Amino acid sequence: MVEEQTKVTSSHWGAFRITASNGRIVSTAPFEHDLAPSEIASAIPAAIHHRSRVARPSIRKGWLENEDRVKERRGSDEFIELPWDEALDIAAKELKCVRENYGNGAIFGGSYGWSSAGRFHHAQSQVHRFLNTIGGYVSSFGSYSTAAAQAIMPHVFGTNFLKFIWEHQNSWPMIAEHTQTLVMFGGINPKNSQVSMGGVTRHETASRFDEFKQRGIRCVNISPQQTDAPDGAEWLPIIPGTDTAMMLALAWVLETESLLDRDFLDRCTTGYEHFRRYLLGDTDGQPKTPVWASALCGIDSQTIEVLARHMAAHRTLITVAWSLQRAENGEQPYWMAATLAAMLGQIGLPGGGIGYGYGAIGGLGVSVKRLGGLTFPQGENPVKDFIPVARIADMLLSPGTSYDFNGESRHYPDIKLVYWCGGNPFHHHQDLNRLQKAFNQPDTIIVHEPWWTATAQRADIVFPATTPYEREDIGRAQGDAYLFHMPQMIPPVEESRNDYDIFSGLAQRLGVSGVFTESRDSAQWQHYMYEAFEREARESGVDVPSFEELKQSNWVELPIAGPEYSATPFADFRSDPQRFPLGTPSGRIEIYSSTIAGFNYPEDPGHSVWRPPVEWLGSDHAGQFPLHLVSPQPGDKLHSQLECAIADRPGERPAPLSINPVDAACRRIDTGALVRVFNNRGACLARAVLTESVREGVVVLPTGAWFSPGSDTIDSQGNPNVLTRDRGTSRIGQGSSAHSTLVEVIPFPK
Ligand SMILES: Nc1nc2c(c(=O)[nH]1)N[C@H]1C(S)=C(S)[C@@H](COP(=O)(O)OP(=O)(O)OC[C@H]3O[C@@H](n4cnc5c(=O)[nH]c(N)nc54)[C@H](O)[C@@H]3O)O[C@H]1N2
Ligand SMILES: Nc1nc2c(c(=O)[nH]1)N[C@H]1C(S)=C(S)[C@@H](COP(=O)(O)OP(=O)(O)OC[C@H]3O[C@@H](n4cnc5c(=O)[nH]c(N)nc54)[C@H](O)[C@@H]3O)O[C@H]1N2
Ligand SMILES: [Mo]
Repeated sequence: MVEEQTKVTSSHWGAFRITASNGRIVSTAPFEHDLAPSEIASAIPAAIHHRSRVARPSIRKGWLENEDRVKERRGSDEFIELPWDEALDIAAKELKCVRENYGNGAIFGGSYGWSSAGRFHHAQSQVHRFLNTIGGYVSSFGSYSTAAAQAIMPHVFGTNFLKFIWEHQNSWPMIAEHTQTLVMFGGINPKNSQVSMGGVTRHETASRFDEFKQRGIRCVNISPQQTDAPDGAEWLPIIPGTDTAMMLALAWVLETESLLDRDFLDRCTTGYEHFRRYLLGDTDGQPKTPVWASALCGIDSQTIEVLARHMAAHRTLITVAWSLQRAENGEQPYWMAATLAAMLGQIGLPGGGIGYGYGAIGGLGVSVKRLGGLTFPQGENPVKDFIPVARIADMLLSPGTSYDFNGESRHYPDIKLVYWCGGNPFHHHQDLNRLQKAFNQPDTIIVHEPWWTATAQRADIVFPATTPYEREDIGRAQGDAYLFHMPQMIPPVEESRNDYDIFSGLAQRLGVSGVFTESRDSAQWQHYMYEAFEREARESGVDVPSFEELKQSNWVELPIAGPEYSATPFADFRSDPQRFPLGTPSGRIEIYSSTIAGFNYPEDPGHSVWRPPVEWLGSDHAGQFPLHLVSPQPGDKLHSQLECAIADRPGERPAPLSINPVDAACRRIDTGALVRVFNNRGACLARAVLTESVREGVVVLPTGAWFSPGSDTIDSQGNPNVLTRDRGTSRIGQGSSAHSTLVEVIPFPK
């Protein structure tokens, strides 16, 4: 390895320059093509060499030495470091034992998480391929990001949700040219656009909004936080969890003032009449008027009326943040927004209609030709059992119990071994004190991690994994025109190994080495994957460099970006719905879904409805816990990643809690004060930040602090997931409902 070198590498938060010297990462700097480089990379040098790296394979003492494995000691037990060979032998023996005694249906390998960018060392592909070669595993459906959307949108538009967002939404250039009014539920926040799965190079969201401003596009931010949209947007500070009610009232105005597009409804949708009866109150006695909605959502009725008329009179694009569906009944605002867009009749017109998650990640809205390839093959999973991704604690706590999911009645499997590689459930899951109990259930938990996260601390066998700077890889993402060679910058830190090599070691011990590796090492796999990509790209007319050329140049911009790659979404369908039907049973947009009505869930009549969540500012619980907690993504990092470096920075922890000055004053809380945030599920510390950009009654605590319960069970770092509720969004999606949480805040100590 050369003494000092600087290269460009890629990450989920974009490309950056990275410098290594004498085996250490010493600095990072922006990549010159990036319009708005992310600051996240600045934490890398400190994090890579942090004392919290896992140095050697480690096995929990109680698991190794006690027959009953003293599972309740997980999280407080000691670890014993072992040489690689011994630790791999022990893990292989345990896997074999579980398979023989209980079968592969007792292994949970969902292993949700973002891990690191890089196409070959993609941790989930690695663990899934490995588990597939040894007979399979119980998997998980959907993501923490969009589980409710992934369940509901196929019923409404007949399309897989991820396909919808990448292929059936207006691009930024089309919005700039045609949209007159942008109505953003949950805002569009450039802070979140820093990040995309696999990377986003140019970070253009903020500059797009500058263009919208110049063009005079009216931007309306309907969100509990003003900062959820760039400066210049109008702010309607909605009460969290009530968007469906406000959308219904907008729909009521369209219906009662005959502002809807009947021709579009007749030709391109089904079931409007069912929905209309509910809208007007014929089925439940409650017309969904602006006055009705105003009492729920906190936006005055006049504003709703005027906005509805304006939306009908202009080319309007409705956008919905993913956060709205990470809440109880999160399916409903997604369905209702589609219904509202259908009533406006602009779906299929340039710059009109509906879009989900423009601000959630970068890359969405970018006009780029789709290119496949560059995936590490996972093989086939012989085990067909799965859980909805966010039902992990329910599964571990209640094996055999039945539950409903998207029309099916299912049972939770009895899991003996949990395998996690590339995710941090003690970051991403809700009600972490409950998850702690759930993690005490299985016999064995195996984790691959670079750092001693709260999840690694609660495992039995921990294998130290490399980070992207300790191995070679290829970087490429959807919605991005760049391609990167990600060079190895430093040798593996301590005794860490690549996930691939760890799995190869286990596969060899289990007699399936040939099946797992196909006799390729990491470098040979990368060549193999790249060659497939190269062939596919050339076949679709895109000239890409050879792998050797890419290595030489470090990165290339592919000729796949430009307005010619965006088409008006649903234009064909709109022009001729018979000839270009959607994938729904009716071939049209389903405002009423007989499939969902057929689930016989009494709460779901087959069209979108307003249903109050258990926890929101209008519920009885608000008497005891009068503040609604939203826990959005952190601006300065990706989830819990690189947290060790951030937490070392002076004044950064506990995490900041934004609170309106009115709510702070009556609690005698000043800016900078230490506060205790709590409810019946848990408590954490936080630092108060007083700001009028958060609506009254709402507090905001970003995710990302490492779960650190003290002896008094108060989380000292400010992790909101000690407070969030661990219930599915509804029986349809069973997604995470993190945003439906009530809390109280008091000065600390008290
Ligand atoms: N309250 C609340 N909770 C939420 C959310 C919310 O809005 N509110 N949002 C949810 C959402 S949308 C998401 S996506 C989840 C995110 O949850 P996760 O994706 O689980 O969070 P990360 O911190 O990205 O976890 C990735 C882990 O992989 C490790 N890792 C990185 N590279 C590698 C590698 O090469 N190999 C291995 N073995 N490990 C590696 C990292 O150190 C890190 O611990 O959180 C969810 N949780
Ligand atoms: N910097 C950074 N960017 C990220 C990530 C990260 O960790 N760091 N994570 C990435 C991932 S995995 C994901 S899934 C996306 C998530 O993208 P989103 O789901 O869009 O992000 P959030 O930050 O959870 O929420 C956005 C805003 O929604 C508002 N909100 C919350 N509840 C409601 C509600 O009921 N109604 C309305 N109208 N608004 C509400 C909150 O004020 C919040 O600031 O972000 C991605 N981008
Ligand atoms: Mo996410």
